[in-house]
Amino acid sequence: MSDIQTLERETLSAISSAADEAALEAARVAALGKKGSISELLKTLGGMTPDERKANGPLFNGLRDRVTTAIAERKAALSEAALNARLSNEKVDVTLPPRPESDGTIHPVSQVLDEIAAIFADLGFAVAEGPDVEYDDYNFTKLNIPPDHPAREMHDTFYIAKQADGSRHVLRTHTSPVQVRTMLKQKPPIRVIVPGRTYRVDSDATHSPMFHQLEALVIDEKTHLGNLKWVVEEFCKAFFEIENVTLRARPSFFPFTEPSVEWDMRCDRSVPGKIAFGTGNDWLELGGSGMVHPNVLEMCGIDSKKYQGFAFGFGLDRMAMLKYGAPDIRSFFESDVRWLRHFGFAALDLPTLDGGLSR
Ligand code: FA5
Repeated sequence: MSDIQTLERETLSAISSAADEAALEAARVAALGKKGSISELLKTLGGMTPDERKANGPLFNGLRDRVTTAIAERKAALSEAALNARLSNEKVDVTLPPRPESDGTIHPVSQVLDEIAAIFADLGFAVAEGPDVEYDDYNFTKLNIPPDHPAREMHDTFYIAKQADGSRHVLRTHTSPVQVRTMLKQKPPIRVIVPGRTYRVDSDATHSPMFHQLEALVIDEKTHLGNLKWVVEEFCKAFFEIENVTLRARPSFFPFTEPSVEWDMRCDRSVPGKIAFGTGNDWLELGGSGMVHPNVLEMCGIDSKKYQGFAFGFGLDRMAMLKYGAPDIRSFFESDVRWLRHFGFAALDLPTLDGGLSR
């Protein structure tokens, strides 16, 4: 038997015995790859006399064509066998009864997030985001809280291990670092809200180590506390779905705002276990706010002589607790599907201002 016949027999046998695509590919490379046996044979044509080439050319090319065809056929056979194996393994029993309707519902925090985004979109605010693991610099220093400032103690911070360059990362203790991120990359006018996860070493019925805040930031040439009050008022009316909102402003302190104001909303807690908004003689704490401190504007590259702005940061889980009546914040994060089902927010019911925020 000639060398060529032996080569053909061996190559075709390797192809037909290839048990899977990897083995077939190995056989293909051994024959037709750059340094494959048939490729090497074809290269010898170049060094032959015209008569030798005439005699050997059709032989070599015929061999290459038969091998190529055999590879294609084996490939088709292997993939058909693989498909048949899958079809027999992944049988669907069409006689089974349909699945019961899904138990999943939207989490109250996600629901409240969607409601808030709808309210602020209507007021012309965009949504800004930032990472949960934040630079110490953005979480504190650029917010006018330098290292060793006592205000750092107000936040029970989760610190991440030091980086190689000695800098520290933190789990952000509030959504305010996204103010910094927004101002560093966007020129005024700025109008954003930042709903997001935040972290503090804190746990009881109204404090969770992971919780959510809603931040708002407005920077423009003419902004004042009156604008801030109007936005908070409009937000409360829409969110709590009441017309008569009474707000109370209390002086406060945040290093990144000056002056700083905390807002309370009138409510009625006279019936045990119930809370009514808009009436009564009780006050519900909403959160902190203020005019953005000029130091913060300057550290974020904004001319504090030309621009000013306001910001606020409210506890989002607390607002969900109040609106939907959940007494303990920890139940939000226990992943108990019975608790979740109790609220029954359907996945496809997106809150809208005209269609209704909550059901
Ligand atoms: C801040 O975090 C400021 N960054 C808010 C701010 C933003 C002020 C912009 C001025 C301008 P404070 O630490 O008070 O502020 O937190 C804001 C709200 O987060 C609180 O009112 C409370 O509702 C909520 N909160 C704080 N800690 C927790 C916690 N451990 N669990 C649940 N909610 C919390």
